[in-house]
Amino acid sequence: MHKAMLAKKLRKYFVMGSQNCSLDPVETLKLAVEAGITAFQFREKGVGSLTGEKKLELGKKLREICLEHNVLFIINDDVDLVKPLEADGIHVGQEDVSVNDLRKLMPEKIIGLSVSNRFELEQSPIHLVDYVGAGPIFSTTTKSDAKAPVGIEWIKAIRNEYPSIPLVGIGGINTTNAGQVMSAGADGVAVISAITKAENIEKAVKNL
Ligand code: 3NM
Repeated sequence: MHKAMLAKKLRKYFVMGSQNCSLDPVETLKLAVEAGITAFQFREKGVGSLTGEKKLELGKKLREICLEHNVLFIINDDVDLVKPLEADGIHVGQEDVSVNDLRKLMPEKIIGLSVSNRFELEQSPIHLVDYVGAGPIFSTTTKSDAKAPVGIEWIKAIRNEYPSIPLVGIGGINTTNAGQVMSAGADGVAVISAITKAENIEKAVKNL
């Protein structure tokens, strides 16, 4: 996918696994998709998350919803799920499988990489990734091992160095502060709790 097109598709990027949901995850994704999310990341990870066959089964249902609505479907970290779910791509963190290996394994897939600080940025093969996730921008309680918040300055810094790379902010982003992240130069916002914990998912997605 062309960079500009990908940047557009990452505008409202919903990240979620069953462990994040109080409603049924399938219902949650349906509501979010109908309200206008543009991308989805299946992130079945952490306390209470599904594994093995159950993870695959849920993934299939979520993938189907995205397919029906032309929403980008990205898998978090789990290389083995990319093929069976026919995912559009994979998102990895600094401690996950290396981008170099991934790019060899799946030359055509979208690869997203989390980058939290200058050291990580300098160590990463940014030329091999399709988009960068920067964060945590604000403090978050959703990810137990999240690093210290980096603020919108980090978006500005990456944008300054990589003027055209598709870039999303993540971590503590909600309907109130999403605008700041976009103004700093992000192409999109990646959120979990702003949607999964919303009283009204439709409203939350629209307000984002
Ligand atoms: N990654 P919420 S922060 C999954 O900094 C994730 O890389 C982060 O959840 C990073 O939108 C985060 O509820 C959690 O704050 C985002």
